[in-house]
Order: sequence, then C-alpha cells, then structure tokens
Amino acid sequence: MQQPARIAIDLGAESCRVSLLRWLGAKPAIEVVHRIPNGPIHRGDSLLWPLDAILAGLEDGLRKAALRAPEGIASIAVDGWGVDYVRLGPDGKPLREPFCYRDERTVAAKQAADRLAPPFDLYQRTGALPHRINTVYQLLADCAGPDAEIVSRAPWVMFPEYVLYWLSGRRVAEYTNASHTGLVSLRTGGWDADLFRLLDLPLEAAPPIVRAGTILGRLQGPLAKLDAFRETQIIAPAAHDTASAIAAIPAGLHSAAYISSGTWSLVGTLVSAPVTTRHAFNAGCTNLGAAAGGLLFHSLINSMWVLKQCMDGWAAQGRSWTIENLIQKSAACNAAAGVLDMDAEALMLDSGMPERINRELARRGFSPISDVAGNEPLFARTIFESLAIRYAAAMANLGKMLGRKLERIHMIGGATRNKLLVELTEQHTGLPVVIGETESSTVGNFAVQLAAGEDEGTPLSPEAVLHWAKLLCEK
Ligand code: LRH
Repeated sequence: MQQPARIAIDLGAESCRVSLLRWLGAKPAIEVVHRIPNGPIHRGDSLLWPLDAILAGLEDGLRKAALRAPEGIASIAVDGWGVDYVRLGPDGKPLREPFCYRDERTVAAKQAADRLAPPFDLYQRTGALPHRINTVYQLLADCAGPDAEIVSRAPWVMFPEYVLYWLSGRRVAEYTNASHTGLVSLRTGGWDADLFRLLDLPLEAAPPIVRAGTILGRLQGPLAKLDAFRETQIIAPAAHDTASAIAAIPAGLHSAAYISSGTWSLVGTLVSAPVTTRHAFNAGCTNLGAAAGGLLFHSLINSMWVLKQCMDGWAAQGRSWTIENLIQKSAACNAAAGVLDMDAEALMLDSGMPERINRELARRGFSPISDVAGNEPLFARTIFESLAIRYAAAMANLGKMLGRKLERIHMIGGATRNKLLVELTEQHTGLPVVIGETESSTVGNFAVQLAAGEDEGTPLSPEAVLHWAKLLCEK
C-alpha cells in the first residue's frame, strides 16, 4: 500500500523548518519546504523568542506543504530545542513571549535553588544534570520576576509541545522533553511531586506527561479546512530535538557514540539504566529520555553558538562571511590561536563574542586574536580546534564511565557539513566518524511518526524506530 505523506516541524534556535515526507513507490523523499530564520531577541533586559513570528512562519510552511501533497497528509509532529516553555493565560493563549534559556535571570534563581535542593541530590533524583538553563530554574526565576503574581502559577507547556497544542488543542509534555526540565523522577518517569513541593512550584501548572509516539488527535483550526489536512493526526514525536536526532541514527549504539552538533554539541551514547555517579556528575553528563526507551547519556557542549555570534557581529560591521567560506579558509590556517574552554560561562552569553573569546584566550595564557578583517578564519579555526579537543575529552570520559569500548562516532546535525571539524574530531579522538543526516531531528521525527502509526497505543518499539530510520536514511 502507498504510504501517505507526513510533515515534521523541527524548531531550532537558528531556524525552524517544515519538512514534507512523500513516497515514490517504496522510496521516501524528504524535502524542507519552508525555513523560518530564528534567534532570541532582546526586549529591554530580557532575551525572548519571537513566538508570533515563528507561528506565522509555521502556518506559511504548512500551507506550502499542503499544496505539495494533494494526496493528503496523514500526520504532523513537532520537535524542538529543550528547556524553554510558554506560559498560558486563562484563555489558553500565551501570557507573554517565552524566555530564551540564555537569559541571565536563571543565574540568581539557580543559586537560590541550590540552597534548597543541592545539585547532586537533584541529579540523583532526576538524572538531568542541573544546568542553569533547565526549565526548573526558569520556572523559579518566573516566581522571582516582576510579573510573578501573574505568571508563577500559570499553566506552562514546553516550546515544541506548545506548537502541538496550537495544532491539536491538547496540552501535554512529551517524556523525552520533560526529562530535560530537571523535574522528572528517574524512578517513576513522572513529575517528581516532592521536588515540586520542595521548590514551591505548583504541580497543577505542569502538563500531563505522554510517551513519544502518542497520537494527540485531529488537526484543529483554520488549517484543518484545507483538503490535504482533512484526516491529519497530530503526533507527539520525541519532542526534544536531540532525542529525535539520535532516533535518526541508522545503527545500534552499543559500541558507538554520537555527536549531535548544532548550536550545542551533545556527545554521548545510549544507556539502558541511568548513570548518576559523582564521576558522571563531575564530568558534566546528563541522563535524558531517548525516543524508544533507555536514556541519552551525554555532555552538553556550547558549540556553533560561539561562531554564529561572531559571524552576526562581523556582519553588522560589514565583514560578512558564509559558513562554507569560513570553514574553507580556516582549514588553511596553520594552527589555532589557542584552546578555549568551550564550557566557559562567558561563551554561553550573547553579543561581543570576539572580545569574549579574547578574554578567554588571555585567561588561559594565549595571545588574543586581533579582531580585524582577515582574521575571521583564525577565530573559526580556534573554535573548531577547541571543540574537537572538548569532544575528545568527553569521549575519553564516556568510555571510562561506561566501561564500554566505543569504536566509532556517529556525527549528525550541522557539523556533518563541516569537513574540517570532522577531520579534527577524528584526529583528536582517534576514532572514525560516520557521517549521518544533517537534518537528523527531522528524520528522527518522521521515524517516530511512522513507528507510532504501526501499533497505535502501545509503547514505541526501538526496532520499529530503527527500521524506519534505516529506510529514511537510504539514499
Ligand atoms: C539542542 C538542545 C539541547 C539542549 C539545548 C537547550 O537544540 O535541545 O539538547 O540541551 O538545546
């Protein structure tokens, strides 16, 4: 039987994409039909996401996709970056533009929370590394903010699930994404009610948790009137984009690691049981839900954000570079200017990135790079080299902690197009890199939709997800 068309929405910090999967006989064809540039915006002292512009862009994308698939679209699923959320008013509409996790309000919120719930205790309860960006610290920052009266008890929904809610009318938290809030119990897989109580966060404001592959219901609203969307179901995929991306790897991961690289790099592997030892905590490894059981055990490494911030700053001064050009020219640099600590807090923040890099270089005893036209490739080379060194450290730690021999690395996401970073990664880790999908979150999103359609109502089978991932990755 001919497979019907499906749509995957992937929300990224740099762009949001609407992609269409159609079948030519038994052969799948995935096309990105619409791309919406994205990035956090400054409003006063706050760093927010332009929610209305994202939704308007998604609507345009869905209309375009409908025109391209007159045979009808069976389902739509949405994944996106983790930790951020939308607060809803009594009318079910957003109360305000959602905060970006990079907003510095969580610095104080985390310090206060650490006194009530020590980070290592939290880690052992939830498996999530208590990173300041986690939802829990953002919810606490809401309670200390100027509009706390209005927002602190208002219902919330994670960002990709907000789009699922916009499309289906159902407010849920999908498990893989919920696990990144820092509020899900490792033991039960549900919200940790004691933790909510301890931190004085209202549990009633949190949405019910559902598994990846849950069918939420029919598409609602004006789009549902389009012919192609008459029968369209809305599915919760692995809503955390990283869990979707890993679901797109067309191979078992027992003796392999993954590097999912974009704004952030995630370096890790799949484990069947959580690892919450002191060593794992000190090494900065988190345990987050995977699409079809098990956990993603990885380090979260600040990544292309640093270069993108430099590129935006240079472009504003008339020194525009394409990423392709920058990679090519940086390959020709003899060496990096030094090794950056990619985990340094200063490199997580926005604006003035070349100066931040120079301060970091100086702090580590290296000479700064003069920020003048012509030196951009040296900045890029320094970032790539530092990243590859950080990847190698993460890989060495991973092997030791798990007692597993990791023999190869599956690279997915934006870095698959960065030949220099792939080469540097092979050099520093001493392992072969298998290049996977650039749009891996989209492919994993589709794999989960297809697997969910097979056995409605039952938990996703890892074999079914792998089967579809293999088929979708065949070129
Ligand atoms: C990557 C990602 C990552 C999170 C971060 C907030 O897009 O979802 O897995 O840790 O964004």
